[in-house]
Amino acid sequence: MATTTSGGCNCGSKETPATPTYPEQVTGMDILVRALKTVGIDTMYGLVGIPVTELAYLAQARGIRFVGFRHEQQAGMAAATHGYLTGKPGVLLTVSSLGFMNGLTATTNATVNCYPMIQISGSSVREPIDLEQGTYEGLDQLNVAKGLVKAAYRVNKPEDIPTAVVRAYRAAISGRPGGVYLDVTTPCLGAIMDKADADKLFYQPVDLCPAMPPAAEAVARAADMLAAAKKPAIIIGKGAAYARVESQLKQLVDTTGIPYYPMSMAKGVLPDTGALSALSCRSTIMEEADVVILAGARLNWLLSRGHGKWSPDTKFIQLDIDPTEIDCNRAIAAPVVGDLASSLDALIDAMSTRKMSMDPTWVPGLQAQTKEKNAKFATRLTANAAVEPMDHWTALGAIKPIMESNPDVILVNEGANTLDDTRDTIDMSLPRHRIDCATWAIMGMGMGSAVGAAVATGKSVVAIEGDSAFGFSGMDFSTICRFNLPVTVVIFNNGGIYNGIGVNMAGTSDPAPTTLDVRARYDKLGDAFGATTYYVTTPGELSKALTEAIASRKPCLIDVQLAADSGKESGHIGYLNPAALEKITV
Ligand code: ADP
Ligand code: TPW
Ligand code: MG
Repeated sequence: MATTTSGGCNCGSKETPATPTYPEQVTGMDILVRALKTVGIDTMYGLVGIPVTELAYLAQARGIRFVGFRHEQQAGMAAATHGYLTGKPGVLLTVSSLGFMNGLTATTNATVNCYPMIQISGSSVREPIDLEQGTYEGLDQLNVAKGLVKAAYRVNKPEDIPTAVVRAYRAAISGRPGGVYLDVTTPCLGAIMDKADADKLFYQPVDLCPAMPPAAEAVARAADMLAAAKKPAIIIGKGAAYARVESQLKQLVDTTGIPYYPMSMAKGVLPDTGALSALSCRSTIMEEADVVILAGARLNWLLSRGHGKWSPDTKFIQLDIDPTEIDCNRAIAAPVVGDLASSLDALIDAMSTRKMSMDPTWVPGLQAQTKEKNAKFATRLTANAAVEPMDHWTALGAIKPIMESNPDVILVNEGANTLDDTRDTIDMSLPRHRIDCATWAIMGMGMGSAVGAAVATGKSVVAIEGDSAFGFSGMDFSTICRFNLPVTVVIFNNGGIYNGIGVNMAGTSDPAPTTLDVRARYDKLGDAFGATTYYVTTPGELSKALTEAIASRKPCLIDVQLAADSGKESGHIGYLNPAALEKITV
C-alpha cells in the first residue's frame, strides 16, 4: 500500500506524512489451523489441491504434522486408526468433489466401526452449486455426507470456524464415537478478518468427552444376574479396546474368575493366552454360557446377531455407551448404558458384595478344550512346512513366534484367508495392537491403517496383507516410504481373491473373476520407493526376512510366495455366499 500523499511532488513541504496503520488480518485458513491446535490436533492426513493446498502448508508451518497420501481413502483410514489408537479424533483433509468422496468412504467406515475422526473438506462456492450451474468441482457435499456419517456440518463464515471445530470434535468422540464431516467452503477458507476480532473467537472447550456413568439400578440388575450365573463369559469387543478399560476388565476377571472371549480387534485387551482366555471356545460359549457380558461388542453379524448357534436361554448383560444398541437383535436381560470405564468400575464395586455361584466344571472344561484345540492347531502350522510353495498356515507358522516375541509391534491385517488365518494364529498380549478390516469386512484399509498406527504411536507396524487386499491400497506403500515409517508389509501372494485357481468357465483367455497375479513380484514395487524388500519362498527365508525387517525400523516389504491353491473361497465366512461355485453351470 502506498504511503506517500497522492498528487506527486511535495518538495518544499516540511511535514512527513503519517504512516497509516492497518489492523493485522487473518484468513479463514489461519483460523481453522488455530482452532484445530486449540483442541489439541497435532496431525492431519490428507491429499491437497484447490482449495486446501495452502491450508496444509499453513498447518505444517504451524506445527501440525501433515501426512500427505496418494489416495484420500487411505488418508482417511490413517485418520480413523489414529483416532482409534489415541482416543482423539484423527483428521482427514480432502479437496472437493471426488477427493471428498474418496475420503468419505473411510469416514463412513469409521462411523460403522465407532472410530473417532473428522473429515475436513474444502468445497466449492455455494451459489452455483445450489443452482447447478456447473462450477469447479461442484458437489453438494454436506448433503452427500449426511446419512453416511455420525454428524455433518458446514461452515460458511470464518467467525464460525472455532465453534465448528469444537462441535465436530465433540461429535466425533462423545457418546459412541464416529466419523464427522466438516464442510468448509472456498470463500470461508479465503475470507479475511481482523486478527484482534479473530482472537476473541477462541476458547478452550471444557470436558470434551464427558464420563457417562450408568444408572445404579442397571448395575445392580446386572450384578445380581452375574452372581447367579453358572456358566458366565465375557465377550470383549473393540469398544473396550478403544475405551482403554483393560485394567478394569482384568480386575473383573481376576476377582470373579469369569472366562473371556475377545472379538478380533479386542485380542490382547486381556492376553490371548491367559488362564481364563476362552479364545478357542467360541462355539461352547454360544451353546452353553447362561450369562454373557458384552463389553463394548455389538451382537451383530460377527456374533451371529445373537441367533444361530447361540442358546435361546443365554441371558445377556450389555455394557455399551449407546442406548439404541440394546435389544437391536435379541432381548438384552440387563442393559448397562454408560461409558465402559464407569460401567465396569460400578460393576466391579457391585460384585464385591456378591458371591459368584459358578459351576465348578465350567472353567476347567473350557481350559481342557483350549489345550486340546491349541495342540491340534499347532500341527496345522507345521504340517506342510517342507512343501513348496507354502500355504497360508506354513507362512503363519514362521511369522507367529516372531510377532509373539515382539508384542509391542502393531499388527494390521486384511484379506480373506489371510485375515482369518492370521487372526486365528497370532496371539496378542497387548491391547490396541491389532487393527483389521473389522465390522464391514472391507478390503482397502491396510496401508492407511499402517501409516496411522505408526504415526499415532511411533511403534513398529507389521501389515499382513492378502495379495488382493494389498491391491486396494498398495500405492500408499509409497507414503510409508516417503515418511520413512517403521512399517513392514507382508504380502501373501496366492495369486487371487481367496486363491489363484479360479476357472473362467467360458473358456476364453480372460482370467477368472478371482484370479490375480500369482507370479507378480510385489517386492519390486517396494524397490521403486526405496524400501528394503524380500521375496521369500520358504518358512526359513520368511523368518529371517521378518526378523530383520522389524529390527530395522525402516519401510520393508516382504513378498511371500504362496501356492495358488492355498485358501478357500470367502475364507472362513463362505457360509454367507448365496451360491457355491460348483452350482454354476454354463
Ligand atoms: P467388535 O467388532 O469388536 O465386536 P463393535 O464395533 O461391534 O466391536 O462394538 C463396539 C461397541 O462399543 C459399540 O456398540 C460402541 O457403542 C461401544 N463403545 C465404544 N466406545 C465406548 C465407550 N467408551 N463406552 C462404552 N461403549 C463404547
Ligand atoms: C471394498 C470382497 C473379500 S476378501 C477379498 C475381497 C476382494 C480379498 C481376498 O483375497 P486376498 O486374501 O486379500 O488375496 P486371500 O488370502 O484369501 O487370498 N471390495 C471391498 N471389500 C471386500 N470385502 C471385497 C471387495 C473381498
Ligand atoms: Mg489372495
